Amino acid sequence: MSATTTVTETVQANPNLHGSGPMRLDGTDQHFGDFRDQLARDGFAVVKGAIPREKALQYADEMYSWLENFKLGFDRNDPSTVHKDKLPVINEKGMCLNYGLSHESFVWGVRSEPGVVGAFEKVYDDEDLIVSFDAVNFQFPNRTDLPPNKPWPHQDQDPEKHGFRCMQGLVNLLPNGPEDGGLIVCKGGHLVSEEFHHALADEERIPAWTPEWYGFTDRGMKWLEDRGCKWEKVCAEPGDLLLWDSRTPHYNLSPKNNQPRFAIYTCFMPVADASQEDLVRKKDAFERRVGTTHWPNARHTGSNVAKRDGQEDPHNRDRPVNDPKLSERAFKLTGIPYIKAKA
Ligand SMILES: O=C(O)CCC(=O)C(=O)O
Ligand SMILES: [Fe+2]
Repeated sequence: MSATTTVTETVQANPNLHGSGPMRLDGTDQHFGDFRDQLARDGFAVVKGAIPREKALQYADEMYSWLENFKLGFDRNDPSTVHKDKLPVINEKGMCLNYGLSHESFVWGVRSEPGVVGAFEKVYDDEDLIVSFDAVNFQFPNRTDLPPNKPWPHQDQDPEKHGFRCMQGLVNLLPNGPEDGGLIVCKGGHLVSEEFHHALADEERIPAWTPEWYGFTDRGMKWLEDRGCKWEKVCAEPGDLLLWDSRTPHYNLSPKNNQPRFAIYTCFMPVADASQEDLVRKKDAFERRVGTTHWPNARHTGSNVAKRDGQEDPHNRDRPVNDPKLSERAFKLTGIPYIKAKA
């Protein structure tokens, strides 16, 4: 099938795929002629140029300005100012979770870019999607002011619920080579996930604050290795969209050279997979401008209260600096238009 074959033609040609709802990544005889083939096979893929490079670099510029505008002393041109006292609270994994950041105009800009939304429409063969109000990642090199970012291999999916359920994504905004930090994945790990959880059902659990998370122990990592699974650092250019099946084991690495890593997480799912209660909770999260996890159904909602050294950060804010002005398409992604009026 050629690369120009449409999703609809593929669905008609392949009775194993359904016309709406998630495509079945576990299917054996799929061929799309695009990034979906790699997603099904390897559990991850890079959608090149989901955002044009120049636009991605503009978003990165806005991210730098957002950090500088706290006026705590961070200056993008002076590496000596990369220090937690001069920045909003960002953890050793690079996550910034508070301050209304999940709803800043530039974050909504990235998550509603046509190339980003369009990739997820293809993944799910569905245009009725909702998006996570996710975190933003700022990873700077040479940090000695934060604890080390030790490996944290995990799946963002309940180990008791098998099969493909959610596609995770992030938009990479700066050049990101092998030494520049960022996403590392266990290639093909999604396909052995169910077998893994049966084989290691008795394994001790690393504490998780949500059932939709599973951390791999040393024994779990050894099982993956013995099964022949290899870990691969995913490299990307500014504007590339990284996608991975939430069963695929993964974590992130800190930069080893002098190049920072900036990313905005963008996870989508069909609105049909969310309940009305989920959508009402999601509406509330949107109105309060708080975040969610990667899961767009908003089972867990966040807070805008960052803690600095155990105390509420005096620089906290509960609304974005630039409140988003959502297009009709972007507003649908909040899930709000899909809430049914009570009779
Ligand atoms: O930053 C990344 O590349 C991955 C982050 C991640 O796995 C997570 O937040 O669950
Ligand atoms: Fe994750």
